[in-house]
This record gives sequence, structure tokens and C-alpha cells, in this order.
Amino acid sequence: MAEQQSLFGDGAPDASEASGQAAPSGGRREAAERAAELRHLLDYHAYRYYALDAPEITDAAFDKLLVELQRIEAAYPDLVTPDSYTQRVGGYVSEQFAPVTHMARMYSMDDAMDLGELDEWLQRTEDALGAGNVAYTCELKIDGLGVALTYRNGAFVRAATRGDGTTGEDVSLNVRTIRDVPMHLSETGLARMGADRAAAIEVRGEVYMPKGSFVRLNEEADAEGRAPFANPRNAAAGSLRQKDPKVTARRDLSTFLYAVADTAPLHVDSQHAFLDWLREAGFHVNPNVARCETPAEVHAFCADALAHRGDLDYDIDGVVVKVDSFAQQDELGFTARAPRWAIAFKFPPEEKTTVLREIRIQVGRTGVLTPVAEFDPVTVAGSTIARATLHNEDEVHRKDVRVGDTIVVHKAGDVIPEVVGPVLDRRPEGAEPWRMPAACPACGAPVVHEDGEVAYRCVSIDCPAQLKERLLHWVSRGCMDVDGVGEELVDKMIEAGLLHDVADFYSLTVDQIAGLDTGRTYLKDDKRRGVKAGDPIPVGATIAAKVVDELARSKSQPLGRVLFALGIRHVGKSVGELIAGRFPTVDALVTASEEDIAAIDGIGPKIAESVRQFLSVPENLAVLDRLRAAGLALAEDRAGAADRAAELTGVDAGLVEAQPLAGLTFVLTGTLERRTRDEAGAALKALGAKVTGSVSKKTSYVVAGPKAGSKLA
Ligand code: 3B9
Repeated sequence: MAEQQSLFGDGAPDASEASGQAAPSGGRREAAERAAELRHLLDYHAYRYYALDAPEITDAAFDKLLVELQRIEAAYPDLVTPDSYTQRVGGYVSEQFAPVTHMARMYSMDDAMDLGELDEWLQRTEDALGAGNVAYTCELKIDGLGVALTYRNGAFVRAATRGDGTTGEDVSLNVRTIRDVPMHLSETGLARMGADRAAAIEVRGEVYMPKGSFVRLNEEADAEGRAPFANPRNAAAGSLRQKDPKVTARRDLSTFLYAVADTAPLHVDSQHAFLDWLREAGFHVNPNVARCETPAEVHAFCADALAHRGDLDYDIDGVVVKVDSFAQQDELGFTARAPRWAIAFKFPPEEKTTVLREIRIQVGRTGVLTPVAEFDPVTVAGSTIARATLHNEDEVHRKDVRVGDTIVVHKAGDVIPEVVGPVLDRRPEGAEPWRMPAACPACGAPVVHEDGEVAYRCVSIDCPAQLKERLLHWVSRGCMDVDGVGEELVDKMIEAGLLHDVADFYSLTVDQIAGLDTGRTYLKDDKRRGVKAGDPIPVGATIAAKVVDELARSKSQPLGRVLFALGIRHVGKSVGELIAGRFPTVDALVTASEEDIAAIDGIGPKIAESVRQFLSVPENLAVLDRLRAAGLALAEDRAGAADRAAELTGVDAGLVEAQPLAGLTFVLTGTLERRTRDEAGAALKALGAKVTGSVSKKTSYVVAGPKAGSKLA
């Protein structure tokens, strides 16, 4: 604890100060003091959470501090500082990314493509500095995006991409939304800088997206009909170069820092001491570093990193070996493009060649036809793969892969199988460019290609492939989460005529399921049970009962999931939750207009149109009716959400749940007597109202306090 307290000169701030404190009741000076205190607390707890991985308060308590600061800043906008934690949620839209010249060049590094090249470098280094006289720092080479973060006076000033090494682009607004980037250096970090504590420093590192977040982001993209990212690095790059920081804020980005443009102000004399300083100052530093005393130890680190590559939640493409002592680094100096004191040992690419046997068409639940490459099984990054999506026709043509080609395959983000491209000099004669079929392979209906869309779709209502995919989507983990209902069982249920739509799931009985063919056969004769080897194995009564049970359990899933599970175009999990947040019951949603839906923050006209369209199809409404009759909740767990909103706004929880002001639009103006405009606005929103900044045709009420201006008129 002693060390933690020393991080901030006046001791670790007391988290209990978080409670109570309603927004600015006192004067401006009091508000300014509290705002400074809150910023301090937020910095401290962000540091505990992100840099030390040892939070002291819950996420909810952290959010409470953040909300309190937001309220003060809303009441006194001139108190907002650029380094305030509240500025991380985004809200500005920059027109372009301004060029930024780095304080010193952002060098790249020489590569060692194999152990032989690594040994050559180690040998050269030992020769230059004296054998046995050199220590090395080994770090992982994160496959992210190089960034430079500038701080002055201990406060965040700017973030820039690497660019060409000399000039990058200003991505400050987006980097502010990355939660592990400190807005202030810690007091111990600054103390170590001594008289240089106010100096400008430019720290460098990588922005990356964790593999798990990348997979989720692509699942969401798939569900919402957007193009997926090829790998976590592209996803991180796309997220960092967003024009709207709000989009970046929703992406899960992280950083690892490892360098600085000028070490002089930090008063450290080696790379490992510098990494310690980075950590102390509040930066996120990769924990997998080692100070190695001999080339053998460097080898061992590289072997270890390679062996554990797949266990990490981020992509690495090698190990960076640096001469540890800064004095020795200076002795070696730089070549035209890279330091002589560092080398990047590159891992062999996890790529294999195989033969493309077929491009199969998969028909998704929304009728989209997806080409899938089927190739001879190969082991890549620890597992065997035999197929990879080719996404759409454009992608097949861009890669120009043809059936019969020898192809290169790898795993994007070490997880998702991907076709890299064909090996052209091994293309068999007569291999034809691939074409999308004109008819749906599942039902034979003609395929439709809408203008401006890459996707081809089958628009037949009774396409069996779509039915199967819709049913599987309904029971999947992110949707209704029904365990034990897999592809085979759904196939058999469709064959047996038990399932025509998702509502049919809820009239299934144990008797109907028990006895269905599992698709597997007995391996041995069993006289006692009267079965012979090769007989089909039926579903047992125990399993059947469990399936019925699981289906019953799924009835209480919240509306947000149901909306996702229904397979409405452009509605993924997060969109489903947004809609359910505003329309907590399916009845409220069915009666909502397209404009009402489009008015939800984060929902665009395309989504609103798609939802409205879905709810206008009588067959879909009939399915909803049958789901309700089967006992599905078709509602959000409002009690929990309402309690939280009630606590924040002081409105009665019952009223929050009832949403009595839904559909009304309010404009607030002037100084209100008992609440600030922001507080009153939050309370109105909690009651279901929309609050806008200017009077229009849509305005239902104008609430005016004294000193109201033109809006009242
Ligand atoms: C000016 C890890 C990576 C990495 C360095 C890395 C990429 C690059 C580098 C950083 N992963 N480490 N390290 N783990 N992907 C070694 C190139 N260093 C610098 O950019 C740098 C730049 C320096 C010193 C280091 O000093 C100078 C100051 C003024 C003029 C010339 C040099």
C-alpha cells in the first residue's frame, strides 16, 4: 500500500468520496475543486485498473465518479480540460487527421528472419561491445499500429500514427477513447523526471485489438451485414482512423508502450529501467519482457514466445531484442533506417499451402449467398482447417482463386482460417474463374443482386437453407442460448416436419424429440437393447427432456437478444440492445414508427427501415404472437435498468419502468429552479421522453425557467 500511496503525492485518493455528491449544488469554485478532485480520482483508478491490473473500486463505482464529473462539466463547460477523463467518450467529429511531425524519427528495425540471422546479430553485437559484456532486453513484437503519445507538463497533449516515421497523422481524439492511455502521468513517474518534470516527452508503442474483441467485432459485422476485418491489426487500424471518435470508443482497443523519442528527461540508463518507468508513470507495458545476460537466454526467450504465441490474447509477429544499456546503445548508434542496437526476430509465418477442391455456396439466414473455400485439411497455428469463408464474389475475384488451385492459407488473428491467395505457377491448365450461381443451391430460386451491394441473395420465403440457419441462429449462444440443439438435431426436426419457424421450438414435446435419428450409428451389436451395429442411434429421453427444459429456460431472455435472434437484417446484438433500451416491450416496438426507431441514439435510417419492414410482415407478427402465447417474456429486464436510471436521476423507479413520457419531445431553456437543465433532461429521458436542443415541429413541451431566451418566444 505504501508504494501505491506514493504514486500520488498526497496518498491514494479515498474512493468513498465517490458516493453521495449530487451535481454542482454549490458555487463555481466548489465545482472546480470537486472537478479537479474527480479527475484525480479517475486517473488514479484508471491507473490501478489498466496499468497495475489491480482495481480498488468496482466498474460501477468508477462510472459513478465519471457521471459526477460529466454533470459538473455540463453545468460549467468552461471547467472542461482537454485531458479530462470525460473527453474520452468522444463527441467531436474531426474533418481530417492533421499531419504531426514526430519529436525524433520513429525508426523501424532490422529483421532477423531465422535463428541464423539472430545469431549473426548477437555475434556482431558481442564483438562490438565485448563478449559477455552485454545484457539484452527481450520484448514481444506486437502486431499492432505504431503510435506516438506526447505529454507536456505531465498531461496528455496529442497522439499520432507512425506514418512514414517522420510525419504521422493526429489521431488524438480517437486515442483519448482508449481506456488504458493515461491522460496524466503519475506523480512517481513525474518525480523521477526531477527538474525535467514539465518537459515534453513522446512515448511510443502499439495500439492493438485483442483477438477476442476482433472475433466479436466480426461476428457483429456479419450479423449486421457489414464487411468484416481481415485481422486484428486491420480492425485496430480501421478503428483508430475513424472520423467519429464515438465509433472508436465502442471498439475495444488497447496499447503497449515500449519506447520514447528522447530518454534524457527520464533519468534512466537502460531499456529495462525505462520500461519500469513507463509502468510507474501509468502506461500499459507488456508484462512478457526479460532482461537476458547471454545469447542463450535470448534464444530461450524466443523459443518460449513462439511456443506460447497462441495463448496470448493479442497477435505477435516476433521478438524484439534490444541492447539493454543506453550507454552501449549510443556506442552502436543507428544505420540509415534502423538502430544497430535492436533487432526484430520474426516468427516464421503461419502459412501453409493446400489444394482448393471446391467453392461451396452457403445460404445464410437472411438469404445471403456466401462462397466458402473447401480445401485439403492442413494444420495451421495448432489446429486443422479445411474450409474458409471467401465472404463474397468480389473477394473471390480480387484474390482470383479458382477450383483446383494450390492456395496459401493462414489464420487471421491466429483464429480465423483465411485464404491468402493462389500460387499462380501451380495453377492447373483450364482452371476457370469462379462465378456466383444464378440459382440458390438450396431451393433453386433465382438469385438477386441489389445495386450497390456486394451480396447476392436468395429471396425465396420457403428456402430450407434459410430456415435451418434462422433456427440455428435462434438457439445460438449470443441469442436465446439453448444448449444441446445443434445442426444435426435441427436437420432431423425439419425433416420430421416439426419446425417451420422459430415459434415451433416452443411446442416441441419430449416424445417428439426422443426417437429422432441423431445421425450417428451403433458401432457394436447389443442384444440386450436389441440393436445391431450400423443401426441409427435415436435421441434418448434424457437428452430430449433436457432440450425441452433448455427451450423453456430460454423464454426469459431479454428483448434485446430476441430482436437479434429473430434475424432482422442489420440488427446485431448491440443494435438489439439499443432498441430494447428504448422500447422495452415488443408491443411498444410494434407500434413505433420508423422515425421513432431512427430517433434512438446510435440507430441509423437503414436499421430503422429494416426493423419497421420486418414488423410490417403479417407472417412475422404471427410468429411474435405465437412466441408470446408460448410464454416468452419479449421484454427487457426493466426492473434492473430502471433501478439504475432511478438512482442516477432521482426519479421513482416505478415511473422509469412505466415510461409515461415516451413519445414526447421536450426542450429545456433558461435556468431551472430545482435542477440544472442537464439533470432535468436526464430525468425526462429516464421517463421515456426525448430531449432536444431546439424547438421544432416535433417539440411537445418547452420547459422554461427564468432568463429563458428565444426558445421560449
Ligand atoms: C529515437 C517493440 C516494436 C520496438 C525501436 C518496436 C519498434 C521499434 C522500436 C524504438 N516492438 N520495440 N522498438 N517491443 N514493434 C527500437 C525502433 N525506438 C525508437 O523509435 C527510437 C527513436 C531514439 C531512440 C529510439 O533516439 C534518437 C533520438 C534522436 C535522434 C536519433 C535517435
